[in-house]
Amino acid sequence: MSATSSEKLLLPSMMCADFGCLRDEVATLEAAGADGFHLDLMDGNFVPNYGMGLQDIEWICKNATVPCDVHMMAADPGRYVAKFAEYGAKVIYVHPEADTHVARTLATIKELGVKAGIAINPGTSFATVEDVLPLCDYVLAMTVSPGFAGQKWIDFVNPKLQKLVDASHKDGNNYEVVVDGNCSPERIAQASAMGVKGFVLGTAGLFGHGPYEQSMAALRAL
Ligand code: S6P
Ligand code: MG
Repeated sequence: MSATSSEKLLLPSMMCADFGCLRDEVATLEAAGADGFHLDLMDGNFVPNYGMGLQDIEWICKNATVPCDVHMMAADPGRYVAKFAEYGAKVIYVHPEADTHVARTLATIKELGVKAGIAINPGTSFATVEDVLPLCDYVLAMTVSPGFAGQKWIDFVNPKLQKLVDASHKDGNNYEVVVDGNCSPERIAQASAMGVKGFVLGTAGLFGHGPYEQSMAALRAL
């Protein structure tokens, strides 16, 4: 990711982009200051939706000039991590709820030379992931139940978010916290004050709000 340590990471969620002009969307978002692209894979099994096929993810990974992260909302994600490494993904997120052997999958991601990330559903506790946090470079805290854009932020996640931030650089941990779901300007300001580093930008903060350059500058300034 390209932002310096003190800056927030602004990560457009490309499932919200206009696929009719994907090349332009990528170029315009990069020119607007995107620090990376967030690419959602949905398998119609782990989540009740389909999204972003392998060819979409491959094309964006290979054509973007900023780093790409792949958020695997898929059952048994370990089967596909080598493919995303080959595409050039910089971060791969897997859900512990979808993987019987998540520690093995996180280790495999790192062996492939990719940053390892764990994505945590709203209903998954800090204690459930605590033991594998030292294996993670990033933690994707879901503030909505994954599968769809345009949902409401689930407030009961906030104490866990603070716990994840507090634990991020101690006791063998060295990860950054990224929030996914309803990242509106207000929520970004609040979470940023809590110490959250990265924000996945969908319909709440970026898409459908006018020129990307203006929205990104306003979010950066929060
Ligand atoms: C789906 C996915 C997300 C969405 C993003 C949409 O759950 O993991 O990355 O694309 O949350 O953002 P918004 O602002 O529409 O909630
Ligand atoms: Mg996502």
